[in-house]
Amino acid sequence: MRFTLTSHALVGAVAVSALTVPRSVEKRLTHIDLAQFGSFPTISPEQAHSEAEALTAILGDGPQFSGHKSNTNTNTNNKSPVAAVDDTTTESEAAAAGTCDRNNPAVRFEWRNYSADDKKAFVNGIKCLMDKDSSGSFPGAKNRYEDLVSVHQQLTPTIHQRATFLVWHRYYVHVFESLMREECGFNRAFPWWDETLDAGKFAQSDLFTDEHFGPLPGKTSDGQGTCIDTGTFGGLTLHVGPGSGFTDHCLARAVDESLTATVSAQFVQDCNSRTSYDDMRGCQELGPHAYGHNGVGAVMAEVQASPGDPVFFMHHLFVDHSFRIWQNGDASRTTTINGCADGNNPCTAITMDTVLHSNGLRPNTTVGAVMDTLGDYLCYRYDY
Ligand SMILES: [Cu+2]
Repeated sequence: MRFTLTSHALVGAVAVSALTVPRSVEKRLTHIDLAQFGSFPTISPEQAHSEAEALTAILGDGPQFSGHKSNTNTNTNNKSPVAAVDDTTTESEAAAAGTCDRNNPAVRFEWRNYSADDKKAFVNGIKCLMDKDSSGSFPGAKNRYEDLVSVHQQLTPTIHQRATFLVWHRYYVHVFESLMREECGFNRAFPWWDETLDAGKFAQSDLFTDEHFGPLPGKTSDGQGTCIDTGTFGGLTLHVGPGSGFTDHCLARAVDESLTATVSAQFVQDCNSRTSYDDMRGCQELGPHAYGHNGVGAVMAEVQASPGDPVFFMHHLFVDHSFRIWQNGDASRTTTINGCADGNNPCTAITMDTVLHSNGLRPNTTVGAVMDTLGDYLCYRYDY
């Protein structure tokens, strides 16, 4: 495409600048250098698989916690369509408090099970946040949606590649949800995205159409990303990022379907076969989570400011779903956690009392409050 346009210009034998291109060429897509975005670190699916097999050889199939007698009847099937609600054996403190009706929580519907009307309302809710003023308290943010992006950018060192990753991002998605509901009047069920069904063909998903999150162009032959110029988010300027900076840039994407192809049910399961929270977390973070980010490319491939692409939240709803499915494998997985809460040496161990915060965007909470999605702080399940 770019080559063709250049040839035309040369044939025309005129100096081509942005100001002199003929009208027919004017609408050409704007490309953007991907080097500024970097990428998320990864482990290979093969490594996750061989480690899962080694674990199975040692431990046998299925969750391997001992000393939880009440769990023995709950471990039967974490692939069932009702797996996300099949966790009723242990009452959490929150559920005991009675504020979440565990039989009637909010349901997050997979995008394919979400109505056309709800899809439109969801996208419009995000657009509404982008059209609202920033509170002014978040570096670089020029609108309310960017307040969220800025929080992620600023907290990046404390929320990635450590035990906080899954719990903090669960809280972050909840913060996003509360902004949508409280400030943009969004009053529908939330969606999630089963990326494993779109592995290797993300660009064909109905998510990536003008009605929804806009197109997902491929990485160009010379390795560049493409600015999204159509749909609800077409022509968007991002002010937070890339990286830790604040440089105006477009909402760009650059799909690499060889990377999205690795976001398979097998990869998710291989990670979820790990019985230690922090082992599972590391595998998910550097595995399906990282490949989804890098696969969509450009803004999404950038660790700090990737929420600048609104599809970030669909991706993290998927990551949270995988976490919840792992938790369904054993009742103790909503009440215990392990790993490092910081980067100190030796590190501070994460506990149920570790505080999760959003730089004041929404009230702080604790790890313990978000561990059970059917507690009192959170009250949702996934439709499967
Ligand atoms: Cu993140």
